Amino acid sequence: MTTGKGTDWDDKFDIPGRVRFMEGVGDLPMININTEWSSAEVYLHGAHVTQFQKKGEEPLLFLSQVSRFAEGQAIRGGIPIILPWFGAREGLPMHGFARIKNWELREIVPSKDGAIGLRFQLPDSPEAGNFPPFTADYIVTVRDTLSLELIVTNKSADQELSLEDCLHTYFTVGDISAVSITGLKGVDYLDKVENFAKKTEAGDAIKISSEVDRVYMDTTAPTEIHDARLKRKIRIEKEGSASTVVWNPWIAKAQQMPDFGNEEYQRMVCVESGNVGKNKLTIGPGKSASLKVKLSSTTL
Ligand code: TA6
Repeated sequence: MTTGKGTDWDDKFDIPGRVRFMEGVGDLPMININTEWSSAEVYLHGAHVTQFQKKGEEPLLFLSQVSRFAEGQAIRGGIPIILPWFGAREGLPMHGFARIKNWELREIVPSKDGAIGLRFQLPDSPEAGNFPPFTADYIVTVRDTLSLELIVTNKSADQELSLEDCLHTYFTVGDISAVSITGLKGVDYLDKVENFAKKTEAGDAIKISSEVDRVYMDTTAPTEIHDARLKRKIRIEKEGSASTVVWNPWIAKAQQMPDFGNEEYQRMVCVESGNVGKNKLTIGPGKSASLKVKLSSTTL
């Protein structure tokens, strides 16, 4: 089997029964992780976590049944890594290039408590040439929770590095009409459905009954997805993130996305943690910025 670099994976990474290297969908290299509490899957393509599921629970992450798994294409669902920009840029890939690059697996760290940690690194690329030199490391830790850390380091000796980052997480819900999202009351947001109109979240809980695409700004608070259908509460805790994005494409947008089923909007919601727009990062020479997200779930 070969990775994006064309080299064979060494068995040294294999941990029988816990870490397994496979050819995933589209024959893309994928790492299957099993712990006593959960299972997970991560593709080298985009260092993309496509699956996390606690034993006895519904999958935590949503993955479209018609997602593409191909070089140069973003996987639809799971946790896309958005870097070094969020949103559209003329003539450039939507949401940056990190999610469509083959990341390199640098390290696997089994913990004494049975958790499995994996560290990936974004290889250099021509597209990165438009930025001061930087490295990006991504640490995924699987236990009864799923923890992610994206560390961007400015390798320049004298230039500031300005960029956006976001973990664009897709969550599985039982029925979007039976979901409420808490933690954003009183937070200002840009409403992308109304041409980025600036608003303030008035409600204790956000309910979704049409397309929602909101960038909440200057918020470091945890959020929760209350799912009455699956009788589950998902908690999203974050550090090093000042923006939270909430997105559901609803019917029309779902129909416009070839890699997303027309009805799949009913079974997903994105609650994304990052630093976008006015919250974009400026990292000094030789400095690093860490974006941490911890996902957990409990039954209601
Ligand atoms: O985070 C919400 C959003 O910016 C939406 O506007 C929509 O574009 C979504 O991301 C998905 O983007 P993608 O490029 O993955 O189709």
